[in-house]
Parts: sequence; C-alpha cells; structure tokens
Amino acid sequence: MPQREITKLTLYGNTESGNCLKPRWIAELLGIDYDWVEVDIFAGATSAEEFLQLNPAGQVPLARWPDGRVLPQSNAIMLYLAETEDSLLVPKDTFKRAQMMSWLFWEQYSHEPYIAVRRSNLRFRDMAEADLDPALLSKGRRALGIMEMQLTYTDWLVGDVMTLADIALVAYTRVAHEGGFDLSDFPSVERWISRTESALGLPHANPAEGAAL
Ligand SMILES: N[C@@H](CCC(=O)N[C@@H](CS)C(=O)NCC(=O)O)C(=O)O
Repeated sequence: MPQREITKLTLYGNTESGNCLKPRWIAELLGIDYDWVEVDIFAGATSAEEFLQLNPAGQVPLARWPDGRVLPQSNAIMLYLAETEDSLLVPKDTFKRAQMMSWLFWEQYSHEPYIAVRRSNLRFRDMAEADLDPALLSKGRRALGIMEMQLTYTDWLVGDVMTLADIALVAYTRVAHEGGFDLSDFPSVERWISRTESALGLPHANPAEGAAL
C-alpha cells in the first residue's frame, strides 16, 4: 500500500466486506466527502508494517483524517460520522440511542461472527460445506430468528425510522445467502432487507428475492 497524502476523510476498506461498506454507506448517505483506499485483505495487506502503524489490530475498515486521527471498528466509525453530522440515523432520545447501541453490540458478538464468517469461508476461502463448523449455521440462523421476531412487529429495528442498527445489520444479512443461509425462512427480515437497501439506494443483493417493499 503506497504512502499517500491525506487531504480529506479517508476510508481504508475492502468492497467485499460488509464491515467496510457500513461507513462508506454512511458517508454516501450524509454527503460526506471521502477518499476510498481499497485494501486487499486476501493478499495480507492488513498485515503490512505500513498498515499496522495505522491500525495495530490489522483490520479494515479504518477511517483516517488529515489531522492524524485514525479510527478503527465499523460501528464506531459509523457512529462518529453520523453524530458529527447530527444525523437522524442516531436517535436523539437517549433510551432509543441505547437500544440502537444494543443492536450494534449484538451484531458484532452474535450475528457477524457466524453469518459473515460462514460467507467468507464459502465465498472467499473456497472451503467445502462439509469442512465448516456446524455451529456457524445454527448460530447464524438463531441470529436471523431474533431479527425476525423484532421485524415481525416493527419496520425498523429501533423506533419508526432507519438507524445505524439497521445499517450495521443489513451489511451481512443482505448477503447471508452467500453463506448458505436460506432467508425465505425469515420473511420479515427479507422485507426489511429490501426496505433498508432502498433507503440506502443499493441494488438487491439477493437475486432470489422479490422487488423492494
Ligand atoms: N469488529 C471489526 C471487524 C473488522 C474485520 O473483521 N475486518 C476484516 C475484514 S471484514 C479484516 O480486516 N480482515 C483482515 C485480517 O484480519 O487480516 C469491525 O467491525 O470493524
């Protein structure tokens, strides 16, 4: 990764990664000017000394500003960008904001480690279904079931409008089929995916799904 001059917000990420797309979608939605640096995570670019100096954790996404500040972690970057812009993607009501945070923590601990990892193993690491940890499927389906329960009753995960909770969770839910998850078992989740993709101006990730609702 060549040295570069940082003149505006710079997002280091990989476009195949849902975690990396989250802050990019926020920047697009809020009209924040940014540079995108594509990082080849599959070729070990995040382990290069130059990258580790920016983020010792060796992970993308990473946000960097001209004044030298850097911020890792997809959900933290989203939160910082949205709050700096005073966006309604973060509820003003402090309890609703905490509910949104609750989903963000849940996404990282109980959703992404199963759904994103199973997708990554199948799609990018060429692993055979038979070699995968069976818990990835059962725990991923459990996560989808929890979302289904909420989304049966509400259009959005928190309150009446799209928040960061929806954006964080749609990142890997919309491509869950690439990890072998059958979303037709979760019809409210499917409808919510269409709704959130439309709000973000994204194409439907799953060709088997119907039109936007
Ligand atoms: N909790 C982190 C996860 C970041 C993460 O797992 N990044 C992956 C891509 S999705 C990565 O950089 N992998 C390269 C590596 O670990 O070497 C976040 O939400 O930003």
